[in-house]
Amino acid sequence: MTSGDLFADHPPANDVRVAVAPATLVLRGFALAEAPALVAAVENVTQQAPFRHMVTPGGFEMSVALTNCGQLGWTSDRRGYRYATHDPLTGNPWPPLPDLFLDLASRAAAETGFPGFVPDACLINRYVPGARMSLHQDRDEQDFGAPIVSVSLGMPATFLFGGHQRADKPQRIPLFHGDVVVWGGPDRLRYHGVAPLKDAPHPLLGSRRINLTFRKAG
Ligand code: MD3
Ligand code: FE
Repeated sequence: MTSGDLFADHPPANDVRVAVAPATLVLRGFALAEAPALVAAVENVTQQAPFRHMVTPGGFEMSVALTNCGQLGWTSDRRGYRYATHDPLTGNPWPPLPDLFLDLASRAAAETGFPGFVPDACLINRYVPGARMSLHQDRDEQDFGAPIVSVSLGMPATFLFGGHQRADKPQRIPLFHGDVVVWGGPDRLRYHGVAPLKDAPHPLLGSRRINLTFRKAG
């Protein structure tokens, strides 16, 4: 069976854990019960630190809008990618990580063999139909020993999970509302991205997908 057969093109049963690589686990529906509270917390963050489209060092505007909460927030501009303590848009510190976020991220990490994960950064990505993220590595963090925890909310997306070379053909992994993925160890520096989003309005979020990415950046 190929991984494509494992993930049919519809939401799978919840409370299923799937290993897609040695240190990458999909926890189907792990955040489903908390999803409305997570969305409310995102709305609270975005009242203080609005979603915005950042520009890459190459001068391209990202199709994904983003914001952050936590001690450190990921930013991009013509000068490069970096983590910053303050929001460049408002000049204020990023809003704090809600306890609900911290608790969810550390429970998901502990479930998958990474006890004691305390993120200091939460990147919040917002996708609308057609938005995508091209293949890249996450390597702006200090400690690649810490895992990354990602939470998908709203419309489904096809996650592209590549190898250690940009040219490695990526696996296509559908991610649904409430899914949590934990990536660590040997998979931490794999190339990854998100295919252009299809429009399939979601009851809670309409034509949007929100992804929370928890990291230990500092
Ligand atoms: C796999 N975001 O913001 S999160 C990103 O759905 C990003 O918005 C995607 O990639 C999104 O940088 C995916 C999941 C993710 C994050 C880091 C990884 C997957 C990863 C690092 C290594 C391998
Ligand atoms: Fe990434």
